[in-house]
Amino acid sequence: MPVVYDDRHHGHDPTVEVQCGVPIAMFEAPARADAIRDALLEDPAFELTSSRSHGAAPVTKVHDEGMVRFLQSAWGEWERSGGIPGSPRSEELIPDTVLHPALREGMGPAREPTGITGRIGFWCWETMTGLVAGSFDAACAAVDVALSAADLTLSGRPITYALTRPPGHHSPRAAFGGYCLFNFASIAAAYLRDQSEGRVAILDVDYHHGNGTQQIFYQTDAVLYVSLHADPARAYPYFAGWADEVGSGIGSDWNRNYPLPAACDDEQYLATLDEALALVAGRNPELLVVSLGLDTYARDPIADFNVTTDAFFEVGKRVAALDLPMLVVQEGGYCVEDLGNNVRQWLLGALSVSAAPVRAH
Ligand code: Q9C
Ligand code: ZN
Repeated sequence: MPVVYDDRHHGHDPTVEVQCGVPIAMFEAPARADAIRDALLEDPAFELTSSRSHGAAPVTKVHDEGMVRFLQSAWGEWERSGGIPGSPRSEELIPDTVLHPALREGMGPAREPTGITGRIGFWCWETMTGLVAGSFDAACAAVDVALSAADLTLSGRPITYALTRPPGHHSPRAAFGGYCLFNFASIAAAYLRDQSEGRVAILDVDYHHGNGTQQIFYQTDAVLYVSLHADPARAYPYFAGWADEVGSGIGSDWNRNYPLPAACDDEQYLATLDEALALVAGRNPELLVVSLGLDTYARDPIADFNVTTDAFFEVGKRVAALDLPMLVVQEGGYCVEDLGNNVRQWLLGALSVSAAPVRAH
């Protein structure tokens, strides 16, 4: 199986995330992708492949151009600005003000401020996604990882793995956050959709709901979004992921959420997965994009499910049994010690089933 990877993810390396005012060492760190790369490299079932550039157009098909401009210019502007008067310069940029929808209720949309401290609160929706000097280049490199992997899917490879970092599924069209900058799974799904005939389905198995991906495709029937995740009533990202969010307009019925309780074990997880897979199969997509998060793992430090490594093999196997050409895009998973093996088991499970090549069209 091809594993598309680019070392430039190392450039995105913020030190802390702020949780309810508490600065905590970043869970989303370069060691995650390094651990996955190392675990796959030592297994002959996987071959490391480099990416090629696809330019900015596939990104701006999904994300607001202003957001892309912001991420490109943010660090330079922060360096040129005076920083916070009287305070030492921080090593990463995190907003102190975020555009809350109630702030401008009844007054029309907000305008983008001109200064860097206002701009970051206009584009970022939370406090756990610090920007550093190399963040934008890392995000662009990961876009090319996802799109180069998508090219392999289009050329007929049954299963391709994009080792993207940081993750992407929490970034909607016009904002970023949740450790995410660009939404790679969405960018790849839109790209695949443009280059193939039929529908694309996205199956999101990260512990957290992919609020960004849901938002991007909420009003279209061209891309089906299906997610299994921790119930937003108790878990991040809190404001999306409810079972009654089913899409709107022509997208009505093309979004499906399966919120799950704390301590969800293998049995409950796999039973819910079967429901989700039956739904996907019933919609006859041509291609499948998987947002693969391993933070459902029992030992994950930021999550509360009890899913085991053995179950990851089984999940990969059942997903591949859909018999659709499949692009797997890396999302979360923070138990770095076991992350490489968990990804490997998931992908080996998928490989244990023979998948279909891309249908001729
Ligand atoms: N107190 C992904 O797994 N931390 N993002 C939530 C709430 C942020 C996770 C802490 C979790 C973001 C892709
Ligand atoms: Zn997650």
